[in-house]
Amino acid sequence: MTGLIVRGSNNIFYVRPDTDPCAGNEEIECRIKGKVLKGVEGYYNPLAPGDRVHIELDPLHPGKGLVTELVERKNAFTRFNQKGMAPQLLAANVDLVFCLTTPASPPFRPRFLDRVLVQAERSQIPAAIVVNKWDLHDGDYDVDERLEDYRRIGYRLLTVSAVTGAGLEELADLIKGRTVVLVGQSGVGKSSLINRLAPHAGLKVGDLCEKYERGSHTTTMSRLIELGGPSGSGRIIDTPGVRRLMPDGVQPGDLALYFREFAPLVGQCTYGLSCSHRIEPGCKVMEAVAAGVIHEDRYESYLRLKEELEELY
Ligand SMILES: Nc1nc2c(ncn2[C@@H]2O[C@H](COP(=O)(O)OP(=O)(O)O)[C@@H](O)[C@H]2O)c(=O)[nH]1
Ligand SMILES: [Mg+2]
Ligand SMILES: [Zn+2]
Repeated sequence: MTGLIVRGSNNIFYVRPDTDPCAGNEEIECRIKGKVLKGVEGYYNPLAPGDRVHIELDPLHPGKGLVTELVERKNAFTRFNQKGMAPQLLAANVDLVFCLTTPASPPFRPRFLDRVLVQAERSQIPAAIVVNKWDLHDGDYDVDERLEDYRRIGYRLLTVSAVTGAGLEELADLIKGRTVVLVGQSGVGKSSLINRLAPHAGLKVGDLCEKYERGSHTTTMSRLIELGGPSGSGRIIDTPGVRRLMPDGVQPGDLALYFREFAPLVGQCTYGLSCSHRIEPGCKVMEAVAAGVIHEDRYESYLRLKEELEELY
């Protein structure tokens, strides 16, 4: 029988079967048969929410079973786990990435946002920027100006509030019929938003437990929540414990390709594809920054991330 991975940790995965044997909303607790699964080599964790798997039920233990096979995934949203020095799966078979951010409390963090966007571009998964806590937005010019630039370079941007409910209809519309992964730093309101969209989820809000999860690498797995009800369906994958995101599979020399407004300029510099876009004369990227076609702040993100990637490789 087949099913969907909804959460897990420490090699125990919870699978929602496609055909429910007990006609409830049951999740089967599964281990991997034979410890190693084909097709998941090289990853820090073998499975992520959104993965589809074949399972075998344990005849002696109701509610338990074994994962026997992974159904080939369409894509994966990953990050580079620096502790494990391996790519870590955050979600699989994703249609859309929501990069969740705030105008204040915690402060707007374009560096983090840009890393998530780079990862989405690398994974070839469409991304939208969701600015939560819009009720706290006090017309800060810098935030508005930065957000407007993301729109200008072609990202869909939604402003919402999990407290007032503003913008949530548009958000739910985007999720309808899709699997969406929610990525954002601790405290931006991931759990609050999911609770508004799926009251049955009952996620803890502003909980200290995330602080404990930071130190441990075993409890950092995401969780899939099904949005049912009259407003339509869809799935959200919550990703806890992503404090810093180091993109996976991005060579420093290729980084500019994943900044979408830089990408058309790649290869056009005097030094061609070997241009680092840092000091070279005749660099089209630097010219675009000087001309205001590339936002200085995006360029700053590029420089910092490039430096970190160079240390990594
Ligand atoms: N003012 C305001 N506070 C919010 C909003 N969404 C969440 N919060 C608060 O922000 C804190 C962190 O929320 P939580 O959902 O736990 O964030 P998470 O760490 O991303 O899951 C809690 O105290 C929430 O009540 C919002 O839209 N507006
Ligand atoms: Mg949370
Ligand atoms: Zn250049």
